[in-house]
Amino acid sequence: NNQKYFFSVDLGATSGRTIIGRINDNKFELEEVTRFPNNLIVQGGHYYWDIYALYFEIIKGLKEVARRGLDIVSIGIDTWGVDFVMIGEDNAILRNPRAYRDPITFEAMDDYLQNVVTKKEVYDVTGIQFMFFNSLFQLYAMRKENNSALKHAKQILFVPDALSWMLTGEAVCEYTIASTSQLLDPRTKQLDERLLASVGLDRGKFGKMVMPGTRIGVLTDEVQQLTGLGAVPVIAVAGHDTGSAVAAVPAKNEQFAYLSSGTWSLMGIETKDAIINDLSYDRNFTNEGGVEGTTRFLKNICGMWLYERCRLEWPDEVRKLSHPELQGSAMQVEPFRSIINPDDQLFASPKSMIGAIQQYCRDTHQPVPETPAEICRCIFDSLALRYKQVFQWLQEFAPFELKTLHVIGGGSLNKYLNQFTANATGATVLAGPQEGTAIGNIMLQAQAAGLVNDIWEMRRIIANSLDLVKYEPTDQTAWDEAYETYLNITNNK
Ligand code: LFR
Repeated sequence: NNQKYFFSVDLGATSGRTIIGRINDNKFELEEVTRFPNNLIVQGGHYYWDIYALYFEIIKGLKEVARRGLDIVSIGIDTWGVDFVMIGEDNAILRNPRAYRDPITFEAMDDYLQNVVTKKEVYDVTGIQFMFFNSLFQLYAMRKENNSALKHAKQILFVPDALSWMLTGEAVCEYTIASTSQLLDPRTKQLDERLLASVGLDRGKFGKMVMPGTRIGVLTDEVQQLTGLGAVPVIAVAGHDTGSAVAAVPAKNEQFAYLSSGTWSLMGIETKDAIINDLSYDRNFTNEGGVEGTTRFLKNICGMWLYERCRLEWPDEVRKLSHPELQGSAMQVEPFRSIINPDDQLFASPKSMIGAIQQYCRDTHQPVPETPAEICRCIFDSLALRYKQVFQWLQEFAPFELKTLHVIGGGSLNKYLNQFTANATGATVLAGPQEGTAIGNIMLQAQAAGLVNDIWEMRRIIANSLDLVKYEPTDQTAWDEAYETYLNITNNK
């Protein structure tokens, strides 16, 4: 089996990659094949993803492994959550899918919850945190605008399932990605008929519900010709990137907390059953579907999005700095000078992120950060303080003491933020793997191929293959004081 690879496609809101991996002697090896931007496209007042460009990039990655003569056991695709593709009667895609930051849904959530189904009822059924862009509210907004694609949709597929359909011709509704829609009941593990009906849909519009590890189909003749590969199977992994990432947390037992750090920072625990009660409702925690029937009990925190968007606005001489250089420059300026609530609505989809951060500081009577170093410092200080708040909330739910926090994903490379996170939360931070999502994706394929038995074996192999970087808390008094300031500025929201 040694020369056989699993091919993973991992698409995030800012970039995508194709990665091959294999398992050898209880260790895994990874190799990045291609990396490409995922462009947020703005046109006619709406935000879109280019689904054809993403498909094209997958084909390119597959072509490359075919060219190298690598033996591919299977393919798995994971992406960000909530967004979906609509397919018409003629089996063609009905225009590019909306991107979840499309301002069209800014008001739709409140409108829906006031006029269609109450907030409490939606939460009781789904256990999903309220975010304005959840598929439920996107669909509602589309109905209201008389969206022609939705009107003519024969089928609705979440993004990873849509890409798998483009490769195989088979339509499924993978459980972990479906759970992000706020249309799924974690108890029945099915889409909820009443919520579907509230946006004029029925179960028939969606593919067959499948669990991670299910074989979807094999590459179509068309894709075989395009790539030069044979009839390689496509596996439904945890189609939701966070689901694949959490499966790859190199924890030793159930008692761990994680922070999956990328465009978003997802902080939570893994539980057996969904936690749906008044407190989880008040704190707006989510229960996303995981592998092997687990639940990802977590909260979304605005993460590197703040940094990534600012970076796009800075001039070339700043953008050409490496991440460690730019992040390091932030360590040269005064700490805690300006603090923001990363989850303020102001930062969800601003025209200018720098402008939004400055606006927030002005409105809260704080010094206004100007230089890239000052702005980065403001972002990293504030993120760590927000992490502390969410970590404390998480502790109220966790049936065990939170002592270590596993930071995984691209953001785990930010050593300054890792140290801040340890300082702020008081927990030991274990950083890595950086490519958690792709590793989880590959491990789930390996499981489908019978190479590993369960999630704990996956985690053992991952831990065995990596050197985690450890950060112990320091400087805690300063962080406790800063936290008081943070609570005042943000009104403890
Ligand atoms: C992370 C992520 C989050 C989801 C957000 C939007 O990439 O998948 O889990 O809440 O993107 O879909």
